Amino acid sequence: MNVTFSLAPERLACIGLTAHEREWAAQAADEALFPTDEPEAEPATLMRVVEVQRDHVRVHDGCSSMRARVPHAVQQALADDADALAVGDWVVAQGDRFGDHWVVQRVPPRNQLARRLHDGRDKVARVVIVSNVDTAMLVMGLDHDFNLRRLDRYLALVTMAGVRPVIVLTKADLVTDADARLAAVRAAAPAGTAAFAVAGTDPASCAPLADCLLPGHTLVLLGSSGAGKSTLTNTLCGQALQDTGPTRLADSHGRHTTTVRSLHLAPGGACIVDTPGLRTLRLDGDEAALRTAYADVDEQAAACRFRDCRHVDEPGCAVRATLDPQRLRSWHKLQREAQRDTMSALDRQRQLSEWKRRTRAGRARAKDKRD
Ligand SMILES: Nc1nc2c(ncn2[C@@H]2O[C@H](COP(=O)(O)OP(=O)(O)OP(=O)(O)O)[C@@H](O)[C@H]2O)c(=O)[nH]1
Ligand SMILES: [Mg+2]
Ligand SMILES: [Zn+2]
Repeated sequence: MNVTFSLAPERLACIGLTAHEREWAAQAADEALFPTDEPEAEPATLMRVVEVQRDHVRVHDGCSSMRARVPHAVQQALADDADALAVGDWVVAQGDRFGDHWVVQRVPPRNQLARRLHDGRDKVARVVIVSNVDTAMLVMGLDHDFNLRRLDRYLALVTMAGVRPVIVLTKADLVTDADARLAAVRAAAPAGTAAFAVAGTDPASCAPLADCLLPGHTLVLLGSSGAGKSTLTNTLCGQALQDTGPTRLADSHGRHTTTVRSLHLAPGGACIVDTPGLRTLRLDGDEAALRTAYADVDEQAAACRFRDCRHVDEPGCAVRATLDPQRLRSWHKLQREAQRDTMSALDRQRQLSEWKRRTRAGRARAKDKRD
């Protein structure tokens, strides 16, 4: 079998290659996972997805980026697992004799940030935002965008996936109480969460963020439209790579200037993923995953008077006594959502047929009455 597989770790390091992909590639090469039967075909190469478009992706090989197509079979295999190719994914890509590049395989990601999206009816789809990240910058404007409850949701999303959150409050140059609000954010976030207030337009003001930009690390920027993610991307990359757009005066809402997720290389060697602003954020995870994001609730719950304390109105509740009320409210809300979403596909199927049965029975009764 003709197996050619090239892996150039030193070249790929600049686009965020980690030990995870190296190990996978070594094993895959051993198992001869990438046979090419076309003698003229270029060797299969490990590349990183830097942009996802509707009908193609852009992949980067450590030197330059190129367009690549994703065969239907690969798309289908991912879709069967409620998964999709996302920016940050590592793939094996191969050029054909016509000069086109194809994604042959996706490396199982070491982590993923995903959310749930309603399709308008009763179905809930899982949308992958980004794969293989070390740090998520939760970007929130100090203008009308400022909302601690929303921030809690972002914190849960990121912590559940095992990604380190860093809170960045932007537009510090436009307000007079940046320090006070930074203190409020620090008080409401889990202990030890890094938080900064910056003017995203000013490189000097963003200098403290340099610690997050380690060479080979991947960073994703998340937040609502107009929060200043693209502005920050440009400042951190030292050049105007991304378009930015004005926000509405009345409510600071952005105009969804960024429409696709894309990965950029910062001068210090970090990879920065800019994302379009999210309108709503519904977590993708069950109660167990949520527990990892709210370890502080679990910790305190041990000291509640009742073992089955719901931390609502029970006497002797240690959680209510110690946790920030805002954070506890978020926990209750996310907990309810997770319970609803934990319903398995089978349960949903059962529920659906039960609904159908009841409708049929109702119709039959109505008919009986008429006859
Ligand atoms: N004064 C000031 N303006 C900022 C700051 N950060 C962003 N802006 C402005 O806010 C507006 C929105 O910024 P963008 O970077 O386009 O916001 P975004 O988060 O990328 O928005 P979407 O792409 O729509 O999701 C632009 O006019 C920026 O110039 C800041 O720290 N200070
Ligand atoms: Mg943007
Ligand atoms: Zn309690």
